[in-house]
Amino acid sequence: MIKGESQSSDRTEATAQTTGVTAQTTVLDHSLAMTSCYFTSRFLLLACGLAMSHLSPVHAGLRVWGFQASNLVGDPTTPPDPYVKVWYGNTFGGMTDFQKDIHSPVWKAEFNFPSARAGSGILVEVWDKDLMHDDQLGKCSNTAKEGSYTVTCRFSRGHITYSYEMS
Ligand SMILES: [Ca+2]
Repeated sequence: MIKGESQSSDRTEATAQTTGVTAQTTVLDHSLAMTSCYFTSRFLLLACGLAMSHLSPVHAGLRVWGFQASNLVGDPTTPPDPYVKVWYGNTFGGMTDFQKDIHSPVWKAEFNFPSARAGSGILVEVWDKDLMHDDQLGKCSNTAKEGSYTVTCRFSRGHITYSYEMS
């Protein structure tokens, strides 16, 4: 299976080179490549499409992990039972489990947004789980850039730190 895919990929590349779409073509040249592909036969159009998808930069989206909070305060009498909700732009990534009676929790959860592109906000909300209505302990939004970063959000009481990687 893997061998077959590899051979197919090699053939595609060879075909693409004969039609002038070389491996050096960059993202900026895609419109040019597309124009030349447009005038080729159906088979070559397919080959051009495959070649261009191979030429696109490797994109793995957004990964958010490493949540740890300190000095969170919820109800006045007991420590909070904190959990985290995560969004990227309008996409809800999910939430962590909640941890009982703790001011400074650490969560092992990881959130992935495979199709995410840089430039939207990573929204993190910290909540205190209660029997009736959960209370929000803090929230913050940071615009995601390409690369790996560790972010600290300071709330009115306490703060949270997390890491993200955007590629
Ligand atoms: Ca609680």
